[in-house]
Amino acid sequence: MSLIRELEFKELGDDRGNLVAIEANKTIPFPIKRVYYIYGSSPEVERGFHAHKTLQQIAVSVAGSCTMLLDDGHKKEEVLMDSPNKGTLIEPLVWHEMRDFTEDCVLLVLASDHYDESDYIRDYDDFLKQVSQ
Ligand code: T46
Repeated sequence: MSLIRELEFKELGDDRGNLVAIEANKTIPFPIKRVYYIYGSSPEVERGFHAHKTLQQIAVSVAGSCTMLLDDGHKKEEVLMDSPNKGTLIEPLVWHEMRDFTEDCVLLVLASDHYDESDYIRDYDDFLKQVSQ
């Protein structure tokens, strides 16, 4: 089974432009407790390099594009995020890395919980130990 789970959001467009609405527990499968966004990352920048213990997230490139690598400890897959109407699910215990940011990339992330550094696994060997338990 693929690690990549993309959600397609309905585009409510008309001649004035587009609008996408994302509703917790409806459009996306969890309640949203936090929203953050990443912007101003240059093409040579690499971010992420961690997994979360329990956090569920959806990432949407609302402008520009970037690539996300997802790794469950057994396989690695990459997804190009280049559409404001598509979200990529980042499940708990999935190591993720983001790269190839275009200068105009704005990566919006919807998260199921508040920020908690103790939810991060930032060491790859620790991650492999946790997923093999
Ligand atoms: C993730 C990927 C997709 C906060 O204080 N509050 C927050 O809500 C967040 C997300 C971060 N921070 C602080 C922690 C660091 O001092 O902001 C700084 C940058 O965070 P970090 O180095 O973790 O950024 P990324 O881009 O490597 O990872 C982020 C999220 O942290 C992470 O949860 O899954 O984006």
